[in-house]
Amino acid sequence: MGTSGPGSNDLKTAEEPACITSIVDTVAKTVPKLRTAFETHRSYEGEANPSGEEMLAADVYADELLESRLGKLACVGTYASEERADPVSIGSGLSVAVDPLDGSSNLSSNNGVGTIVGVYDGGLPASGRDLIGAMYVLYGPTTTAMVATRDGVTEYLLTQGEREVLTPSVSLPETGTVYGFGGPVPEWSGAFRRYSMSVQRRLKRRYGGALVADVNQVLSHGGVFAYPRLETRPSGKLRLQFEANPIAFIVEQAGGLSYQGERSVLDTEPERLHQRTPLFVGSPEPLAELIETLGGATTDPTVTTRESPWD
Ligand code: FDP
Ligand code: ZN
Repeated sequence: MGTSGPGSNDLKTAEEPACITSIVDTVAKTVPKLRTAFETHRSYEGEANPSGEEMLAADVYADELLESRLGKLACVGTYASEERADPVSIGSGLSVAVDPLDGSSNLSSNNGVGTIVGVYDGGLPASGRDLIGAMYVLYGPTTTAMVATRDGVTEYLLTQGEREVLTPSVSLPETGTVYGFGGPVPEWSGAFRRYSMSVQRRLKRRYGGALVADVNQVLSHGGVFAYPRLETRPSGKLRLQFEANPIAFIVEQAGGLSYQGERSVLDTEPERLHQRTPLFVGSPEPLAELIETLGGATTDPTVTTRESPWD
């Protein structure tokens, strides 16, 4: 990651289009209320979200709060979230796709959770190539935000609704030191198991069960995060619009690579708002090996070589 320390606001950060600034500032101002809600809204709602997962009261609260705050911004035309079936149309403007509480199953074990926001210049579902910005908030011992625009990635410390630059220009090292792979090993494909064996010889395992927290490890130390397709989840677990695209955008803007079994995640054809995808992101070297091992994929979107499923 970049070298400068906290408070280095004078150093160059990624240029933000005005709407991205309003969205990031709005999320930052909402963070204190969200943090408090994690303490007060820990029970289950008794309802499932559109992906069939049980919702916590905190998921619902975070979604409603973010919809009401982001929906007031003049530049936001559509709000969509993992917690509701359809996008909310607000008017003309950009589309925000939000995972209000990423890694919510970590609340009960008091491990890291996050919030993810993708800002698409287009109607939803949209291509990752329509992203003009993406951010995530990581609620760890401190609260930080990673903000990507087409100009680069900046990490902020969030305190009492304000943001302060921590790392002006986040940049992934060529190889790095950590890996985190989701899903039960017996459900991985043979090709992905072979890749995992190779990675384990060089990198150390860091997996906590929240996408934001696990990807933040990779952005901090370099390495690779993967949630591959599983035997019981042939399309993968993570949601393209709300999770995989924004994370892939942030990682690619930091000089890393993303992959979904055939091509960059950002080149995935958007078909449904809640569609899932395998996700592989990280430093260039471990990602290049992964792409080679999973089937010699290519950046040419017309070529569809893919991970052979269960060899
Ligand atoms: P969660 O179900 O707790 O919301 O969003 C899905 C997600 O968490 C990701 O944050 C995380 O990377 C993944 O699922 C964790 O899945 P496993 O429990 O299978 O590790
Ligand atoms: Zn999530």
